[in-house]
Amino acid sequence: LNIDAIHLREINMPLAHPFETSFGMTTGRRILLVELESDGLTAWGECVAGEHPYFSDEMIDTAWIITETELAPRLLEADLIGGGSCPEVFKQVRGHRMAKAALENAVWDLHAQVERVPLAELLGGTRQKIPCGVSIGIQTSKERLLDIIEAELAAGYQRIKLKCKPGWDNNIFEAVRDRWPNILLSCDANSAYRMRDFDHITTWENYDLLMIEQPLWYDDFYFHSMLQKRLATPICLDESIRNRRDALAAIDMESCRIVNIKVGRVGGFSEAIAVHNAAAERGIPVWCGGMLETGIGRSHNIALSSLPNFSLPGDVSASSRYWTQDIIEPAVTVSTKGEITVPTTPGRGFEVQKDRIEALTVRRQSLYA
Ligand code: OSB
Ligand code: MG
Repeated sequence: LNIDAIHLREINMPLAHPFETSFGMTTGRRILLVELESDGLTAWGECVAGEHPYFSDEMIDTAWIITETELAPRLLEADLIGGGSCPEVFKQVRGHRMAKAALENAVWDLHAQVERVPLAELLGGTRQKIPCGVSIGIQTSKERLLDIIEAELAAGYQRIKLKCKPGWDNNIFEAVRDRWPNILLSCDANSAYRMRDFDHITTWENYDLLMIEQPLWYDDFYFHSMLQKRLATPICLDESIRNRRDALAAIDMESCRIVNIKVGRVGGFSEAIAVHNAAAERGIPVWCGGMLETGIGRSHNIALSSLPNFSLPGDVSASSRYWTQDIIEPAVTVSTKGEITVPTTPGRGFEVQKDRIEALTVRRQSLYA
């Protein structure tokens, strides 16, 4: 594969509903998209870096400059066999995994088109349908939260994940369990707790949570392992897991019993597959996380989720939960059984709506071989 041109663009999209986590509130997204041109084909990648460096140390502006000055020039010069060639091409650049992932995933997207196979198949996927859950942000009231959960369960979603933080935890877990004693329920603290909270977190054992996601520091394994030893409820790590080695360390020291895989967080599909395989070999289930993606990132998450060890419902959900109008056609929809059907057509399986993207673009830059 040879890349003839790389187009970077920033699109601005308002979220259909604000999304609040322990690290902040998001009302609209600034998203870096990369578009590859190769022999008349067009492929896409979405960078999941946020508007601020709050989830991780990357943000859209750092991803933009690293892509423009370091990554894209290397990719334009490279001889690529497929997306799997990218880690080697980018290896001199340390970190900036979300920036690398956008380009690498676009190369996989291109390769699937060239080979005329579904992206899911190229990645090694085996599932025809993926089980879906929802991540529900911090709300202004408990009543509002319960109404949202009721609607998501009625839509068919298989698992409810509650964003939590000190002051928005036991009170909501209690209310949700009172009303729905048997649903799959988990929580995600996005690093809002500290060692002084260990006894407090231990009280969550009463709520029969499927898992507790990233309760402590975003870069920690050791203290999560101390906490996990005190809990029957599995800890799931998100922020901490940057690559396969991190997954091995976390599993071996029992910092977690479940791993959330976000393809952007680990630097692209190659590393995401490596994390998936490492976890599978050790009997640790994984699921696919989300980063408020547009349909481009969403379609890539669907393809990844078709790998066999994605056995728990993920955070990949319908486009309409985030966007009044997505930038792909058709939009991602979820069945009443809470499943997304993995496309069987070549490539990502969703058409990118270029005219809509043009209308949303606020910044652009093109690089040529
Ligand atoms: O921690 O999983 C997270 C969104 C932005 C940043 C971090 C997280 C999330 C979510 C949303 O939980 C998942 C989704 O895209 O539906
Ligand atoms: Mg998370």
